[in-house]
Amino acid sequence: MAEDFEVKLEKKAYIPAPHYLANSALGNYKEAYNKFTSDPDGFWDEKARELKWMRPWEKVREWNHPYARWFTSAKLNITENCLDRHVNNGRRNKLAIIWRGEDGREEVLTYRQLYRSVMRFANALKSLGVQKGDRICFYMPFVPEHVVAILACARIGAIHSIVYAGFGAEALHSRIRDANAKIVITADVGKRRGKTIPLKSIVDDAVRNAPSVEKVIVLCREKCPLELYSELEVDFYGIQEGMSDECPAEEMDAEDPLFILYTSGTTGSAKGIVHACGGYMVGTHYTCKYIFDIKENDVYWCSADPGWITGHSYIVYGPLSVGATVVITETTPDYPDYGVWWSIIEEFGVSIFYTAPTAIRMFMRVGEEWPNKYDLSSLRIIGSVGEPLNPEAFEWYYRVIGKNRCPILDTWWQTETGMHMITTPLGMPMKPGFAGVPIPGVFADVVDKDGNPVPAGQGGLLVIKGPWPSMMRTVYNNDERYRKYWTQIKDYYTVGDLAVKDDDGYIMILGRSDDIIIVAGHNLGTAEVESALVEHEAVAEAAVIGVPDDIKGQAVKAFVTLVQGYEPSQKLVSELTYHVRMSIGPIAMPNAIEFMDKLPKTRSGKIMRRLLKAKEMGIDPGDISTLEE
Ligand code: 6R9
Repeated sequence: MAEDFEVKLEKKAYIPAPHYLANSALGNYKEAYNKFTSDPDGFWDEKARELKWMRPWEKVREWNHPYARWFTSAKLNITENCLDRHVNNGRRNKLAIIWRGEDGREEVLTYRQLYRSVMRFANALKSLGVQKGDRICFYMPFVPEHVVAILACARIGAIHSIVYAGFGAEALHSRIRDANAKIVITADVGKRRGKTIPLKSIVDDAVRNAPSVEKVIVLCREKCPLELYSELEVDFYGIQEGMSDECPAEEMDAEDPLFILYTSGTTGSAKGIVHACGGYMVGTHYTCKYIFDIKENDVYWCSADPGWITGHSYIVYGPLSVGATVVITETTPDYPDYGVWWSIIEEFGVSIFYTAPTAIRMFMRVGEEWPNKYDLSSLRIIGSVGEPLNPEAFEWYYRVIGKNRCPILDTWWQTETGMHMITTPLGMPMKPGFAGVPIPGVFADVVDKDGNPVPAGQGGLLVIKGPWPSMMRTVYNNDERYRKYWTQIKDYYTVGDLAVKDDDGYIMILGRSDDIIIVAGHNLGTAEVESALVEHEAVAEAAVIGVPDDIKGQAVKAFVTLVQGYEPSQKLVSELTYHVRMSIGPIAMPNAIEFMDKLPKTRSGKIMRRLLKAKEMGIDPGDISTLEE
C-alpha cells in the first residue's frame, strides 16, 4: 500500500447529555480501558464472574497463536444464563419476547414461558435422536419459535447453523452439506412484503442429495395441520406432544462449539465461522450490559434477522443473557408503508433501537415525514451496524430519530468477532463518520502492511492485536482459512477493512480492503468517496469501484441512486463530480457516474461492490449466494 494515504477528517463532534455517562454501566471509558490494559485477564475474569457457570475456569485464557482457549476447563450452558438465571431471580414474569408479525399479529413470551417452551422443544429434539455436537440447520421465518429452537439446540449442546430464509435452495444445500446437518428446521411459509414465501418447498430441493439429513421439522403457519409427505418430515408441535417441559441443561465445555454461521467469502465458498460456548457468552453479555447499557426497564429492538451474526449476538444470546425485553418482528421497513418500524417503536415503547445504515439511508430517501408521524420519545439509545454510517446518515439518524438527544452507538464488528469491537461508548463525544474507539477488552489499531502503526490521518489496515473471548475458533472444515486471518500481518488478526485514526484515537472505517481503489498511487477507501457523494442532496446511496485506467492505474467509477424527486441528468453528473472534487480532492473524482434504481446488496444490507466490479469488467463475481434478488 502506498505510504501517502491521506484521509480528510471531519472535525465535528456531538456531546451527549451528562446523564448518559453518569448512569452508564461502563463508566468513564479511559478508566475502564486502562483497567483492562493493566490486567487483561483480570478484566475478563471479572466480567465472566457476572455469569452462571457449572464449573469455574482454571485459566482465563491460553493463547497459542493463532489458537485461543478461553476459560479453560470451565463448564456452562448459555441457556442457564439466558433463562434459568432470570426465572430464578425475579424475572419469571418479565416479558422476554414481544413479537409482531407482518399482518399485525402479536405474540408475547415471558421468561418463564420461553424457558418452558425451550425445554419442551429440547426434549422433542432429543426424542428424534439429537445429541450433543450434532449440527442442526435452520431455515426459519422470524417467529417466536425461531428463538425457541435456537435456545433448545444450545440447551442440549446441538450446534445450530442458521441460514437466512431468503437464500435460495442451492445456498441452503451447500450449507447443509458442509455442516453435515442431521436435522433441518423450517416452516411451511415465510411472509415478506405481503407475499407468502414457500420455505418448505425450498427445503425440499435443498435436502435432495444431502444424506446427512435425518429429519426435517416443519412449523405450520398456514393450512394446518400440515400434510407431511415423506418419512423425513415431522411437525414442529407434533413432536412436542406429550413431552416434558423440563430439560436439564447439557454441561458444555467452555471451548465446545455453540454454533456455526456461514459468512460469504469474497471468492470461493461461504465460510462456516465457529463460535465457542464460554467466550461467546461472556463477550455478548459484556457488550449488552456495558456497551448497549441495557437496563432492567429497557425495551430493546434490533431490526436484524437471526440469520446474521447481529441476530445471534444482539437479538438472542446477548439481550436474553442480561434479561432484557426483546422486540422481534418479521416486518420489513417499507411494508405496508414506511411508517411500520416507527409505529413499532411508538407502540412498544422501544428504548434501545439497533439497525443498519442501509435502512437509515432508505428512510432518508423517502423523507422524514414518516418517522415524524410517530412518537419516538421512548428512545434512549440508537445503534448502527453493518456498514460505515456516513456523516450524512449519522446526522439524519441523530436529528430525526434520536431528536438530537439519543447517543448513537455505531458499532463496528464482524461475524468472526462475535461481539462489538469498536464504538463510541456512552458519554463520549460522537464524531460523525467515526465508529469510535476499541472497547475495553479489545486491542485494535490501524497499521501498514508490515504491521507498523500509521500516524493519525493516514489510512491503513485495521487489525486486532491479540485474542478476545468471543473470537471465532475456526472455520468449519477449513482451519487453513482460519489461520489466514492471523498470519497476514505480523501475528495480528487481520480484519480486512481499511481505516484511519484521528488525533484522539477515534477510528473511521473506510471500507473493505478488497475494495480499495488506487488512483495514481493514492489509496482511496470506498466509504470516503461514497460518503462524499451521499452528502449531495440528490444522492440516496452510492457505491464506488476502481476500474482500470491507462494513465492513473485505476479510476473511480460511481453508481448512485437518487432521492425521490431527482432525475438523472448530465448536469447532475457534473455537479456530483465537482462535489467529490471539493470534498476529497481531484484524485477521488469519478471518471464515470451511473444512475441506478437500486444497488446490488447482500440480504443483510451491505453493498456488493465486487458484483458491480465483476459486471463492469466482465469477470466472474465469485460467491453470490448472499445477494438479494
Ligand atoms: C456485524 C457484521 C462485517 C463487516 C466488517 C465491515 C462492515 C460492520 C460496521 C462496518 C463500518 C460499522 N461493518 N459494522 N463497517 N462501520 N459499524 O456486520 O458482521 O456481516 O460479518 O460484516 O461489515 O466491513 O468487516 P459481518
